[in-house]
Amino acid sequence: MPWKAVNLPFHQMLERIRAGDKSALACAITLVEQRAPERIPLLRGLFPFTGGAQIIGITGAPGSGKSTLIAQAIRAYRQQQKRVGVIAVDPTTPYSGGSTLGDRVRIQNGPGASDAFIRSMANRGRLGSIAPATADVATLLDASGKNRILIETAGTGEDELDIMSVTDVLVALAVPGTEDDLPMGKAGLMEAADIFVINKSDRDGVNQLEAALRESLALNRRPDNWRPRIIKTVASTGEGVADMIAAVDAYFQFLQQHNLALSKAIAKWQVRLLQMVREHLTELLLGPEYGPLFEGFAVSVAERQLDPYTVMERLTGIVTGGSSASAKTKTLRAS
Ligand SMILES: Nc1nc2c(ncn2[C@@H]2O[C@H](COP(=O)(O)OP(=O)(O)OP(=O)(O)O)[C@@H](O)[C@H]2O)c(=O)[nH]1
Ligand SMILES: [Mg+2]
Repeated sequence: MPWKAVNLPFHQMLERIRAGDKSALACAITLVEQRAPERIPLLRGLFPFTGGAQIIGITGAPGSGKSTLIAQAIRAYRQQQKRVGVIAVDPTTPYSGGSTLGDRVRIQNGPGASDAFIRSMANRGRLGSIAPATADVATLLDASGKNRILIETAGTGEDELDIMSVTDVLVALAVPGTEDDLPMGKAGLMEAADIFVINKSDRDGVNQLEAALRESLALNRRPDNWRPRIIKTVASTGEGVADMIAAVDAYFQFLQQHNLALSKAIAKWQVRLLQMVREHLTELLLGPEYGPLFEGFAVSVAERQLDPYTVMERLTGIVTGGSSASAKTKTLRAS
């Protein structure tokens, strides 16, 4: 199958992505964002070449300094010869052309910078959820040889909580002296974050915030016994960013030392598989093959000819049964 935008046969497309070819990668990301059916064979073919990247979620209130911190993290990782990919989910100001946020943050495209691949995800698509596409873009970046993948999200809304659950490590930003300085307002974030970053620690109120964070962390013991680190940064100058990166590495070492990597991966794949199945069923039910049948059932329930519970079971049986919608409809009518 030739891949339109790059005009390549399938196996060459795979090879190009694995080699980190930017235009092949961009083309694949577009397919993934559009939820095109061709994405599935592509992702399947690339899956064996993934698993080597740390997928790092960076979350925090709008304006807390996530993009600035990521720009600094790219520099720090580059010094370690790491290959970095960045995915910004629903950015208030999209990253573009290697720069982000206009004049506020600029990720320089100088020598050595060209290996950082930055992509904004703002297209929610037909089905509304951005989480599966984000996870798939991370898969593409992983297969292309990136070994540090940073996902920026403001953490608002259910989708974004879904995204957080598929990262390997979650970094939550808090800012001193702001109304929502503690990320506790967000459902479950105090429990979910593995590392807390007090950014803008050039401001007043750092000690109070740190004390409040410690107090609230002391209240919840994690099942894995990891003690979330609290790191102070000034993202605008880069201060503390090396500490943040070291804390991320320390977390991965901790998982290795305590044999927790596999159980974490299992938990992550449970969430991810559920997302994938949910999305696949939705695509089938709204797609050309099953769409009319689905609509017909909705009519039957609305007219109270069928109960919705029976319909739910039948629809699930039909779309998972493998045969075509028309054959299934016939069987159903005959029964
Ligand atoms: N004083 C100070 N300002 C900072 C620091 N880090 C970031 N800023 C500033 O805070 C503002 C917001 O930073 P961003 O990096 O855009 O924040 P963000 O969290 O990515 O924002 P959204 O993507 O809009 O949610 C910018 O003007 C930064 O220069 C810091 O450590 N200290
Ligand atoms: Mg930002």
